[in-house]
Amino acid sequence: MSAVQPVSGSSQSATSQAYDSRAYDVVVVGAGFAGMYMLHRLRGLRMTARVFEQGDGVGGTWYWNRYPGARCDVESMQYSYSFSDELQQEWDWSERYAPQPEILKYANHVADRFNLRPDIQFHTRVESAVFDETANRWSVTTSDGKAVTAKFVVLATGCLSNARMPDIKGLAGFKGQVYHTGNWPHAPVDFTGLRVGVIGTGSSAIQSVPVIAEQATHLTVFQRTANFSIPARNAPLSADERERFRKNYPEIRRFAREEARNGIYTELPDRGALDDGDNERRSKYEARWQRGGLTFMSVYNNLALDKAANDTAADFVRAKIAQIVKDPDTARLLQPNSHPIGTKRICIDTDYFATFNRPNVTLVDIKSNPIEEILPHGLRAGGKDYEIDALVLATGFDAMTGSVAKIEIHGRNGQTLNQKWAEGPKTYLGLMSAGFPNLFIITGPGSPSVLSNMIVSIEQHVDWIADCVAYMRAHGFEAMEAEREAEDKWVAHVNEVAATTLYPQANSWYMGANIPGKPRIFMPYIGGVGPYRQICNDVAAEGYEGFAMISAEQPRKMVAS
Ligand code: NA7
Repeated sequence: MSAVQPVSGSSQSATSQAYDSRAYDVVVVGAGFAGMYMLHRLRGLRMTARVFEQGDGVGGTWYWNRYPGARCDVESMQYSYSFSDELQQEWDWSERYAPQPEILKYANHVADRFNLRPDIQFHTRVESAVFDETANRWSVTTSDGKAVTAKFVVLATGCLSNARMPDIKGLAGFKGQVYHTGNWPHAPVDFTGLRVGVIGTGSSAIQSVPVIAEQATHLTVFQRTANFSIPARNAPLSADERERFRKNYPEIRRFAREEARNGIYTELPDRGALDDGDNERRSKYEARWQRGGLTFMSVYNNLALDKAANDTAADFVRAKIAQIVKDPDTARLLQPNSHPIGTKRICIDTDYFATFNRPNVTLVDIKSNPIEEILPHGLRAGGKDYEIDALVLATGFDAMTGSVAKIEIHGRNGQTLNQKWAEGPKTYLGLMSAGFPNLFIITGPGSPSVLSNMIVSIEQHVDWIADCVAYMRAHGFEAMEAEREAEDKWVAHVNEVAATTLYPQANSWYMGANIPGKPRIFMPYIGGVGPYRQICNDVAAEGYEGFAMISAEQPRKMVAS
């Protein structure tokens, strides 16, 4: 596709069997939902692409997160690709929220259906990417000791794929098995006959605790921060329900992209929580509680903005917890009080709170009684020892930036992305970072990403990037780079919008608050997927306003550094 390309994919078949050059138009890092669709679009543009994937299979987060009870928290009919009508018409989701094995099966189906595997190199980590300013090409080294070059690099590394091991004294000396929910073994794990400890009470714990409790002799849950959770009301999907979706997909997908703030098709609220009286409000919350799922937060339009409004929803959920959990002390501990509802990602569950009524389940408050150390056969917290045979770390991820930070990325003047992001990620539109030409990030910090139905945001970014590289090819541009000024303005805008909401009040992974020493910055863009898409489209329509385009004749249009 370019003058500097030793081998161009433009006149060749776009499968790896057709060429064996180590020079590509595009290197894609990661074969999750983002990387797979990116490859598919690049094939359509007849560009040569190589996808490097650390795992032995496709699926990204759904490849790694195999813990018991793992499911998506967005309904499957919506948490699925929309780019191929045949695909969305032919795939049968079995349940309202598909379990992880089914989502992984879907990912594999997509890989086979679109014959993606020949261009994916599995079991290979990208170690570094270094930009050659003379050639306008990236040199990419991989864990197999090899190197390739590419005009573009696309980071499809995922927002929640860098499992975080907590730094707890004695962990290495624990004699039983230790599992991390984000990096679960492929072989089934059976906790029958074991005393199990779970550290963490985020979404992964909330999904896995009820399942582990069914097997374990005893389960001790170590909770630092209580979390809000809404019943999932998961159930099998009937053929009729699937059909209703399939018939209405054009409108459902349009709405999710353009109108829903979070990329999920549901009713949009037209009033605030304080506009209704107590009874009316309670009955609306009750109806959503009975319906189940993430849309609980869409009852009113000001729950993320107004603390008094938010308190009404939080109080409702706290009252539900008190009703479900029989022991009042345990119920009180499970009631979240340290953050407004929704400012940490709200969880959805199947019988999470009721699980604490089981005689074999204990909740330990490690906020008041912090973990002191892990012992060879247990855990000491608040001066008390808990005997444990197996330990489950449901301690989350170095979210949004963790997987990018693991790659040594050198842009202009040898600057690394980690140096540039030392005080927090800086991007223009969450898509590119100034000083790193031709390096795209899918659902990067500064874009709606984790605040949305990820597949909606992934498809939007992939389409934007594909259109952008096609535009560059058509106009003979060699490189493209975010301009510093546009980036600064965008970063300021992302922060300004976040500051109008209650989100920054929580110590969430959105803020980087779960990683000691990580800069405290609200990373995703909270302006909504519809407005954000419009901004990205407008930027493209204006000839990629805010991005410097560099042509072959003008090899270094300088971007202020
Ligand atoms: P989360 O939501 O980050 O939850 C991690 C949990 O682990 C949370 O309760 C943390 O408490 C707790 N944690 C983390 N480190 C420690 C240490 N060192 N000691 C005790 N407790 C700790 O991760 P998940 O995997 O559950 O979910 C991630 C996302 O995946 C989720 O939001 C969905 O989008 C899907 P804290 O709250 O920090 O006090």
